[in-house]
Amino acid sequence: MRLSRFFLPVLKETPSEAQIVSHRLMLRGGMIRQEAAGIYAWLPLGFRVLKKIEQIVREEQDRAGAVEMLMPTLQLADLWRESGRYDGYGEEMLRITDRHEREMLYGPTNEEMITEIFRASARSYKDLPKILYHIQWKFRDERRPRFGVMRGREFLMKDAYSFDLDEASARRAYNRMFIAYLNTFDRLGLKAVPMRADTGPIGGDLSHEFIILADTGESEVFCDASLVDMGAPGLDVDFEGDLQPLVDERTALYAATDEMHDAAEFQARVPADRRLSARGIEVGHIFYFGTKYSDAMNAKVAHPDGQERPVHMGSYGVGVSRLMGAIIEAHHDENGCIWPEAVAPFGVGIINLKSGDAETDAACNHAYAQLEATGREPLLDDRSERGGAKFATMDLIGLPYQLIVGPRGLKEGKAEVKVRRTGERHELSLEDAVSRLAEGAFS
Ligand code: 5CA
Repeated sequence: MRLSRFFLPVLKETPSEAQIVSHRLMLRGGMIRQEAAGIYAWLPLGFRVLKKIEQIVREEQDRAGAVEMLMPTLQLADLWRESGRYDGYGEEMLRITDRHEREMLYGPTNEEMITEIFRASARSYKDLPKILYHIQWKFRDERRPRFGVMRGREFLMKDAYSFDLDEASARRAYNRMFIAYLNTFDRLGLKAVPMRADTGPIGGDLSHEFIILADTGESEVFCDASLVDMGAPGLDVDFEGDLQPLVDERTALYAATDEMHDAAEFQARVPADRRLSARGIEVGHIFYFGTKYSDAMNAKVAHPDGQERPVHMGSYGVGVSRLMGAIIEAHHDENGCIWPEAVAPFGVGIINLKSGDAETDAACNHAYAQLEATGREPLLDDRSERGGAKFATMDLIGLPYQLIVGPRGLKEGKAEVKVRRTGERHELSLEDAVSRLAEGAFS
């Protein structure tokens, strides 16, 4: 992509309404624009990151055996009357009526709808187990939308739903999602800690939140510090095998959100030097709620003994749009974002220090074509701005590598590569710079 053609409305001033760094950087870096309280347009740069996050979430759901689909954003109120949640859900639910005066709502979550879809076709134990998911916009009329995409009113969520014959089998589904989540957040460059959590309006008795530690987080959390550096299980995990030991290893140590925290237990179980009380960002939340919805909505299957019984269910959410904020909270410096390579909107930023100079333009175009051909997704700053402004923009938007090309360097046959994360600079010939960037030699 050429910056002259792209749409990157960066802001010079720091927007005063933004209280946390990720919100500030997303606004300043031309990634999002607020259209109403808690409702954002995803501008081209932000949208590229969002799509990459979404794709990683998708790949790990697929790997764990979940099956993708897409449910609508609008739902019938009657469906929610069946589960009994329509009246109880409260003011967070955006309720609307259509031209026939039919009551509808803009979905905050999809337990009811997926249960309705499942019960329409599932008949027997042979139809189980199943995990279905979709990645779809949700609406919650939050009382205090804030911190940009962290607590939005319209936000992108991955929500999966599992259907099993009994509790033991449902726990295996729960474990699959538990492990898939750890791998997902690891691929996104985040250290997520699973914590015992309250089930709130979703219900059920087994639940974990996945928390990224950050001072700007909205949740107060307590855990054994050794959980923070425990690595992810890895992409070679056998999802058909027994995942319980991997889950046990991570749930054996104390970790709880504020609502579930027990100070006495914390003191008793965690040695003083490992007692971590901190703030965190909830990026995922998983629930096992048994037959709560299948009972109310009559979603039954025949067991091998011929008896029909309600299916056991769980639901598993990832805050896809919130993750973008969480990644910035974890990866930035005073000059801007520092994207992990896996989600960077572009792989390499090429800075043309003298746009309009024939030789520099030709060198940049050559580098651009080669990096494009090798799939490095270059962004070429070909605008007629000063070098200083180009450096500042490139740092702000945080691409992992910068290739700096100017007439003075070219005279000596040189270009410069800057590694955004470390600030390291390498001076080398343009050909070497391009081929080393193409093969990922600076990672
Ligand atoms: N149905 C269940 C799981 S599928 C559910 O809705 N769970 S949830 O309420 O915990 O939401 C799942 C995830 O969505 C949360 O962990 C959080 O990362 C994200 N999320 C929730 N509310 C918001 C919001 N207002 N803005 C941005 N992300 C949100």
